[in-house]
Amino acid sequence: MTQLRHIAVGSDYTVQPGDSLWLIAEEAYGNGVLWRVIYDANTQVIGNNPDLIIPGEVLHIPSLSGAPDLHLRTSTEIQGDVLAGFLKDHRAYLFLVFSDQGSGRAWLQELAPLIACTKDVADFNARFSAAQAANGGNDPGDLKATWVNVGLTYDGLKVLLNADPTNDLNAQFRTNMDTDNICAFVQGPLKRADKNGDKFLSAPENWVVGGPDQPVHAVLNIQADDPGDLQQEVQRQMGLIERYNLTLGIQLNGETLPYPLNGHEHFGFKDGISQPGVAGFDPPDAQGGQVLGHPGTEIIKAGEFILLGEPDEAGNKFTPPASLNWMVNGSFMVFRPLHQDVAGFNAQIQANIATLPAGDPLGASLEPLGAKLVGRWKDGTPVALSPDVDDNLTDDAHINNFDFSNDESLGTKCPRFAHIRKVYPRDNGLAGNRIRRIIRRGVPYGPPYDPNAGNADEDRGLLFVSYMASIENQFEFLTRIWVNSSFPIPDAGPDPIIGDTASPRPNTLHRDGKPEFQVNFERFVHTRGAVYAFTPSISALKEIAEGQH
Ligand code: N7H
Repeated sequence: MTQLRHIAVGSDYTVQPGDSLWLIAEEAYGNGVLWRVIYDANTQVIGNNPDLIIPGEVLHIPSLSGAPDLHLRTSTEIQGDVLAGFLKDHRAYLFLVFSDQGSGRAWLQELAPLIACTKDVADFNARFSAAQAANGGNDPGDLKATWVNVGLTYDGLKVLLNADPTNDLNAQFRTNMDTDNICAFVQGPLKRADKNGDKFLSAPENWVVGGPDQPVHAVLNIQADDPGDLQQEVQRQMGLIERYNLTLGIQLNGETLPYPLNGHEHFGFKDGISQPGVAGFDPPDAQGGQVLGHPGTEIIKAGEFILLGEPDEAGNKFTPPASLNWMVNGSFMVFRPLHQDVAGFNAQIQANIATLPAGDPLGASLEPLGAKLVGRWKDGTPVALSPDVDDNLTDDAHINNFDFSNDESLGTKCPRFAHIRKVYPRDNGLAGNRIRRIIRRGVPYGPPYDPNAGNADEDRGLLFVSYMASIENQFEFLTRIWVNSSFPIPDAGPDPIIGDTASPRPNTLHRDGKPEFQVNFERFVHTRGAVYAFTPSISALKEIAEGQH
């Protein structure tokens, strides 16, 4: 590893060969994510491209006005992937069943030291970004890691824990979404399928994981930069699984799509752009409300994602009864393999634009209507900023730096039903805007759609993975109330990308200076499974393994 120099804060520094702003910030402030502070103070010298600093340039290293609180970056308790994403191109998710308490605990005992913590992943990601910046934006080939985290389901915890947690879990987490008086984690997604819109082709009888007769006790999330390293880790884990008599229900593999679709999902849209900033983890900008260097990325209280002794947006702290102490520093994980019918998506857009009058720019190709459905163009450009044509607004100043305040009532720029507008209305005047956020860690599965290769019918989609502090208030609320209903105005209709559009349901598309246009979409994303798990802290994993809970 590179030896860190000490760069004095408040002084001038002459750029050396091999330097990047990330590295300089790492050495000056002990944290590379603060590179933007140095860039902002030296734009006159550096120019428009922060990746390009030239040896001999003299940069001023400003003092930080009050060191930002980034204590969650150094957590050795919170499992990796929750706050510090593994973000690997090659992934395997293993769904496991314990044979009994003793062997389940023995397996966990051996597994716990292999689980990645937030600090290790955050440090690696910082080094990776620094090397990437020094490498002209390309991935550094020599920096690789393999990470593992683990989630336990309610059924799995019932096997491992000393006492049945059901009543305490229900008392702690049940909300008025739980009309059966059973919280989401206890009840599980199978019994909540109908309410979550998992009907027809998405019904549990078509699931590959979490369906009827598909028990799941634990989810192993294994990720690597290198496919060979992933294989090796999967083999090692299979050795442990066999030694402790666990059963592998199913292994689901995910892969970043190959160039030119890398970073995009199967319909072709850039993904992984917008995530909530997390207080105590992401460095704030000068005003404190958004992530430094990522305008538009709001910072949300950590208690919305982790059950810790820190407040959520309402100022509440997680204060569990002693029987649920193993939940401190943990997070709920929602896992859903979602099949994507790419041919159906394209064909339905085609059928809808075929009804437009000749010459209407919305019908020029599949792209404009596709962008209206998602709320972004395929390259990530927000439709709110670029409503009719793709202006390629993909730089940091634009890609996430928008809201819908100039487009409020009908959504003539970005439709009210657009996927990203449904799941995050970007309107702090709207109750709940900040408390429905989720941390998304999904990855595509299956080969890229290529009709020329005759692979249109192969299974492909998204392994949707997300972390949150409340399944009811976050994932289920988004799905049931915002996505599947006419939120926020009566004729908004369901989200056409992930909504429960079982039969054609008209959505009204409004445009400035053009007549309104009725679109009809049947579902082209189908649920292929669902698992609700809990990712405990690393010490809780050890304690559960030792029978302390
Ligand atoms: Fe969605 N898509 O390709 O259309 N999603 N999503 N999603 N999604 C997002 O901003 C997609 C799904 C969210 O902060 C983008 O990073 C597809 C579920 C949230 O502005 C694209 C599937 C849920 C955001 C897609 C799928 C969500 C988001 C833009 C299924 C939760 C951030 C990329 C196959 C219930 C919104 C980006 C924000 C963004 C697509 C599933 C939620 C392109 C194809 C199940 C919160």
